[in-house]
Amino acid sequence: MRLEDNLAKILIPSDRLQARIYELGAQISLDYGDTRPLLVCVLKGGVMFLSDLSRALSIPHELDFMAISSYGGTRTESSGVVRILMDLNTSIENRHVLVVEDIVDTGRTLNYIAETFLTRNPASLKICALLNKRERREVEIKLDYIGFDIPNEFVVGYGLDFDELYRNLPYIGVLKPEVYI
Ligand code: PRP
Ligand code: 7HP
Repeated sequence: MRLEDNLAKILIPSDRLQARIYELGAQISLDYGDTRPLLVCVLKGGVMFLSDLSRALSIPHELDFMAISSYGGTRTESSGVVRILMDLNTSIENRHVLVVEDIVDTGRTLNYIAETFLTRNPASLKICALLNKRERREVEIKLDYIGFDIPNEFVVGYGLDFDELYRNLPYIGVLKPEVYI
């Protein structure tokens, strides 16, 4: 089975992804300087982006990971009911925290993470999202760094899955609707 056969098109090829991540890395390095930020990866989808973004930073920084689950919903739409499955290892009190996400859709996942983190008194809290599906937003959330604004289509690859597959594709592709309808 070739996963590529289930794609309607490639939305963002690998070279565009990498070029944009390099730009984001340069901007984030300028903005944070010597403050030793903590980059928080939201598993599992954020893992490819986090690892490339980290390598694009020229400043000292730390990494940590958290896992979230959303209940209910469908195979292509999250329910918005969010729970922490695995919390950070690091205390974020007085730390400069940058949350790194693969995609913002309804905004519910990031809204939950931001509200939870703010109760822990970080020195600052910012969000970096590779993909922004603005049309689907239900909860307004401020994104500090955005890789790409994308249309309302179900995308896979570069960390993003359908039914836990496609995460390893090095580009962002649009899944054929007949695969999930
Ligand atoms: C995806 C994605 C975001 C969230 C965005 O995670 O990685 O965390 O959905 O959706 P929202 O803005 O509507 O809340 P998913 O629940 O698919 O988990 P995964 O990262 O493990 O694939
Ligand atoms: C979550 C998600 N996962 C994969 N592809 C998409 O388009 C998505 N939106 N929200």
